[in-house]
Amino acid sequence: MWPPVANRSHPARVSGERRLVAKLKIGILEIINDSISQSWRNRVYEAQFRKIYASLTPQAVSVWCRQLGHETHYATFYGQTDPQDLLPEDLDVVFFAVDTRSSALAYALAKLYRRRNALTVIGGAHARSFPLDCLRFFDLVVHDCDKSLIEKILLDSFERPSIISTGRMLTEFPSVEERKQEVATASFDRRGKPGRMSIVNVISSVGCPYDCDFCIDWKSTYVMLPNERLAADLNFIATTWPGIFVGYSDPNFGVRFDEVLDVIETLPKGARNPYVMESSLAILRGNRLPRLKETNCFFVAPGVEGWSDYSNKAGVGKKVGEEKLELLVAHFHEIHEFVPGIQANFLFGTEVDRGEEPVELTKEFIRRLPFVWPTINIPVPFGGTPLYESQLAAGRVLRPMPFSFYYLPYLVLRLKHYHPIEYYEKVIEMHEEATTNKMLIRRLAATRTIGSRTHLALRTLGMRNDLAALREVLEWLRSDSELLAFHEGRREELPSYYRWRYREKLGPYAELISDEEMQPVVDPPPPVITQPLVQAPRPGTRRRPSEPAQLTLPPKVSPV
Ligand code: B12
Ligand code: SF4
Repeated sequence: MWPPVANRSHPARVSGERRLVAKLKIGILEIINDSISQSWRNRVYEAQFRKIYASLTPQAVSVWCRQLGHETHYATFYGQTDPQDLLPEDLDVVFFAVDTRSSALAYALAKLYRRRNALTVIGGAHARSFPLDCLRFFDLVVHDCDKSLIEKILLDSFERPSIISTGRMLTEFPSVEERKQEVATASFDRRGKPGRMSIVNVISSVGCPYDCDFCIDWKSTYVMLPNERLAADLNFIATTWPGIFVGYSDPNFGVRFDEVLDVIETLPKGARNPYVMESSLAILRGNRLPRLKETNCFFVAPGVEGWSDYSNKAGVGKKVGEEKLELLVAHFHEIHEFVPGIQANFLFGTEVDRGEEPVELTKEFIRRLPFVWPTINIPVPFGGTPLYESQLAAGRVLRPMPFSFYYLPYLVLRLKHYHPIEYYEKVIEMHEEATTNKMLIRRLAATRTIGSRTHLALRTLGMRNDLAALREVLEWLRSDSELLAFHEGRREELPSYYRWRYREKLGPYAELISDEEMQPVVDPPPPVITQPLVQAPRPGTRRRPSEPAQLTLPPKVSPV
């Protein structure tokens, strides 16, 4: 019966009408890996590096459900075990938080929980990017949410299946103190104790003033969240978990730099936790840099992106190519005087990249700045971005590619200026430059702290795994004519290589997804519902049209 009505029910008011809603058993699962780790080496790496990718909103959803009087079970899946073992079996509602890479696993799990009669809800980056695709597997697909939208979901106020949203950015998050239980589950060890790598997420702003065409925040408005909340969160962390890393989930930290840093500086100097953040280079300059050191900034990850574009947010005006390189080298040296850990994000294969130049400039950057960790990204057309729209319009999106391949080492576009084989050779060349033993020794010598050295050594190992994966795809491209024809745009059907890979990644869950379901829905998404329908569930309306017969739920009786 949905929503279940039980003796332990609590009253809820919807649209002036009084309903009795039981205490629900709710699962919140954040999926941050696409498969179960198969080797102990992977398990160690995932536990150190992937686990820390847990995000803020699923924790907020868990807190809200608890505050609304329900029994909540929150977990993150980063490859450690069978994801089904992380939550109880008999859940009434399961919220999935998913990025696009992990979407196939989320789809398979959604099918399982539907069989068990749970309401399935997906939110997070994938739901924002590809809501229509999600709609095939979930009852509700959430774009933007807040506590009241979650409450309405629990009151069964929406038709199923639906794409729903508050229609505005979330600005009211539970405090860290309220999220304490979720923070321990996501970031601490089994005994609930913080480890050396544990990170507690906080947020000081949402939205971003820049408009990078590959980012889902390209048209959002920057909003600074209340200073008092950040101050209270930082104070709570400093007193409860001194020394632990604080991770800012801001899309672009410090757009109102002085205001945010003023808040951090309200804590006494010795009490400030080390922190990590993503920020534009344009923000990180001049007399702001000493303040980063003063406030205990440990790691910063600005985007360089390309050598012929994105110069605005890199703070180099209209400079491109060699000139941009020289300015960046000087700028990164300056930052390194004040911040021990630095990452530079590159994007290779954009519309304006062509020939050897971007490769040579990136390699030169790597050689000249051994203390900077380079991430070299493949262009990925996430839905909801101008990149997606333009590549779709130009016919360059490999439409049959399941969305779970939207990450390195997989190429899901036909690039304007590079043949696929040439492209892989060049990406590999840059990864090789970054991961040689000689480079590792130079990196270790160029960094100051033991923490930064350990970090760089582990990331070198991680990047060597990426390199192996890139080389594997290149080998297949060279030897498999079907695969090459697909990437050259001469063949429409998904090659057997990707079918095999898809099933291999799903492992024991592979049988839940048919060949037909592997095919993604690539069309632009329909409008989202921003107003809840607020209606009593109608008896007999519980069938999900896209589900095979054995998975349909029995009709339910309205509890109103
Ligand atoms: C902070 C951040 C990180 C951090 C923290 C990770 C995290 N998951 O938050 C770090 C640095 C670790 C990171 C890593 C990566 N990231 Co990142 N990251 C972001 C960033 C900048 C902000 C996310 C954020 O917290 N925003 C603030 C919150 C409040 O907003 P929100 O996430 O949009 O959430 C709203 C809704 O989506 C919804 N919602 C969100 N979660 C849930 C869950 C439920 C259950 C419900 C109902 C609703 C819901 O409600 C919220 C309020 O309305 C976004 C870009 C952006 N500007 O949004 C990219 C972004 C999420 N990252 C992205 C990527 C690709 C990555 C990496 C794969 C990059 C890489 N190459 O390694 C990795 C791996 C991520 C992973 N999950 O494994 C992509 C994801 C695209 C996609 N469709 O999958 C994004 C969107 C950037 C982009 N290209 O546009 N990232
Ligand atoms: S600066 Fe960062 S958050 Fe802002 S639009 Fe560009 S990639 Fe997105």
